[in-house]
Formats: sequence, structure tokens, C-alpha cells
Amino acid sequence: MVNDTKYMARAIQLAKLASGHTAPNPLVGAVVVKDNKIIGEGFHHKAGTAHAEVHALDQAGEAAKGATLYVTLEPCAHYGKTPPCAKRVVESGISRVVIGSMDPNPLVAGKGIAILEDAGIEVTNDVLSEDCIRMNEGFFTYMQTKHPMITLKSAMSLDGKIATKTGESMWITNESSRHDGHILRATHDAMLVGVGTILADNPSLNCRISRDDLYESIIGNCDLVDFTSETEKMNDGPANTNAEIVNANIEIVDIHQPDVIILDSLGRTPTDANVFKQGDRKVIIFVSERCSKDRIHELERVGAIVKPIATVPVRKSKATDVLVDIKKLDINAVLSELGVMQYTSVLVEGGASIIASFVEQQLFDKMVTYVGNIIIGGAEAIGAVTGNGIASLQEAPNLTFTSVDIIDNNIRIEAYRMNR
Ligand code: AOF
Ligand code: ZN
Repeated sequence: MVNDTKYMARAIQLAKLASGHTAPNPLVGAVVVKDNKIIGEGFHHKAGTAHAEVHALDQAGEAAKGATLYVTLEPCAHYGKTPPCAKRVVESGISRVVIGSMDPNPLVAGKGIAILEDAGIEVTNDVLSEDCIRMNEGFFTYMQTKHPMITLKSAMSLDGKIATKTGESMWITNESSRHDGHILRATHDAMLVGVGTILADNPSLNCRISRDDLYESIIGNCDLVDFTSETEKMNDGPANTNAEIVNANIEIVDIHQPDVIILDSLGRTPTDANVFKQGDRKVIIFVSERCSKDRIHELERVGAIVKPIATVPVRKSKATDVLVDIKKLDINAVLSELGVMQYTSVLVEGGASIIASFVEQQLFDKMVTYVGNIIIGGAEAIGAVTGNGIASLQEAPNLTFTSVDIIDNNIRIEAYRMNR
């Protein structure tokens, strides 16, 4: 039905109000509609708290009887941190449920829909499913692989360089590209860098955009005030409308600061690094067996969570004319551990050798590349992906391009790795 997509679109907008905040749970939005009026709506705020349907049904109250529920993800069927939503939907007297996508969680997949259908509720599935899945691509990847979804982010010149031959790199891309990069930070659970980046730049690695900037970018140009009054109009008055809910949400939803993950075999991260001075977020440092216990304790004292992890031998490299065995942190082991820690999405920001580790082992899902409007040139100028590189084109990961945008005379390219 034509209104199905309209109300599902609204449920998606509501879900996205909690962007970055729900991991390991998905973003979920719900809208209850009766006689073409919204009588309740809500979204999942944070893992461990009420699911989207509960907020929407609480608001609709008795009026939910005979109404239609729009929900971006199949209602859950299990007792987790909260009771099953599918049961709650049945008890509320809802007569039709419109679902955006199935829940890939094996505790739920198909079982939520079965509970609804067994109770005689009409179920329509896959309405705006592509949007519903894309907004939870990290959650879907995590549920299917037990690893977080890995997005590689690079900023380079048109000829693929990230610095000049003298090492100058500020700024190859412009402010608009960098602003967009901060949207990526706000929508990922965590960001990952190598210790080289910490030692070279001492970055704070936080997200420096406003909540309104984030909403404008991911929800569309929807001013929350207009958003509210539109629904008030639909409801013929302000009583018990989502005006209250949306206003309440403004209080609770602030910009998400991603946790920071550092790959640092020897534990060389300085204890006074700026990453430790950014308030309430985790800093996780993966070290190898070569990192001393003392160093681990020093890092723990300044708040780091230090994880010793396996190393893997890499191909012999010709450094200073002597062939040496290099051991690197095992990226597969890092990803497994991040899965255990319930990270669903990780943004890898560099440097070039860290990106190379993910590329060489084909351990990434997506790539976002910003191209500045300059050419650097020079065989010595460092490229966006270093490491060993591949010898044969057959070894290269293949990509599917999904978008190319010119933003303020820079280019943003989004691509997914094929055959994931
Ligand atoms: C829904 N609506 O708003 C959310 C759902 O530990 P719990 O009880 O919070 O359950 C988490 C699981 O429930 C999560 O993995 C996903 O399958 C589902 N999340 N489901 O119907 C919601 N957040
Ligand atoms: Zn639920």
C-alpha cells in the first residue's frame, strides 16, 4: 500500500535518531497508525533498554487495538534483556504488522513473524527492506560472521597519495570531506588506527560534528521541529503525539563518540597521548607477546584496555639489505576479539600500512575514499595502501562501487568488497 512506505520511512527516520548508540543491538523504529493517523511511535535508544515497539505501543495505549504497527525490524521472539516484542504486539490487539526486514539474530529470525501470524495478525514484510538493512549493515554482518563490519577510510590525492615526499599531508582533502569523515565516526561503534598514527600526529580521534549535522546527513534534511508539527497536524492536536517523544529524545540522544582501537605490537602508545583525554569512551590497545608486562600496566593505569593477541609471520621483507622475519598482529584474531567484545562496526582510519593489512588479507567489507582535488606525484610520496602489495592482479580484492559523489570539489567514493 502506498502509505506503507510513508510510515516505514518515518519509522526509519526515528530509528536513526539513535545512530551509534544501540550496539550491539540494531537501530529500530516503530510507528502505530490507526485511521491514517499516527497514534504512537518510538525507537530503540540503547542496548538493555526497551525496544522500539514497546515505546510506540506504550504511547498508543488502548488505541492500539485494531491499529497497524510499522517496525523496521522483525519484532523479537526471545527473552533477552527485555521480554519478546512479538508477544507484546499480540497482547496489544494490533491487527496488522508491516516489517522492514527480517531479524538475522538466530534467536529471532522468522520466529517473531511466526508468533504474529499464529495469533491471526496480518503480516507484510520487506517494506523499504534495502534501507532497513543498510542502516543496520554492521548489525547484520556481526550476526552473520561474529565479527564487526570493517570499513576502511582513506583520504588521498587524485593520484592516490596521502602525503608529499617530505611527509606533508595537511590537508589533501578539504573541510567538507573531513566533515563527512566525522559522520562516519559518529555512525561506527569504534575506530581503529595503528600506533604509527598516534606517534606521528597525536590525534584526539573524537567526533567533532553537532547532532544536527549528523541528523541532516543521515536522516535527510528534516528539522525535528517541523517533524513534530507535521505529526501534530496528522493527529489533530498536540495531545499524546510524538511531539513529546521527539522532544524527549533530543535530551537523550547526543553525538556518539566511537571507542578507539590501537594496533600497537610493542605497546608504544604514550601514556599522555591525546586519545586518553577525551572523556567517556574506551581505548583498546592490541599488543603482541613482545610487549612487556610493565608497559601493559602503564597503559592500563591511564585507562587503556590492553589485549595481548597472537601474531602471524608475514613475508620476509628486505629492510636495510638484511632479510628479516616480521611478525604482525593477527588481524583475524583482532576481529574475533572485537566480536567477543560485541563491536558491530569498526572504521579503520589508517595509516597506510594498517589499511594494507586489512586489504592483503581481504578482511574488510566496505571502503569509503575521499579524493582531494590535487595531484602530488613522486615515487617516494606515500600511497594510501602500502604493505607488501600483491604480485598478481588475481590476488586483488574486487569491489562493487555503490556511490560516487562530488562534495565541494572533492570526491567521495563508496565501495563494498565482492564475495564477502
Ligand atoms: C526488536 N526491536 O527495538 C530491538 C530488537 O537483549 P535484548 O532483549 O535487547 O534483545 C536484543 C535483540 O533483539 C537484538 O539482537 C535484535 O535481534 C533484537 N533487537 N528487536 O524487535 C528493537 N532493538
Ligand atoms: Zn523486541
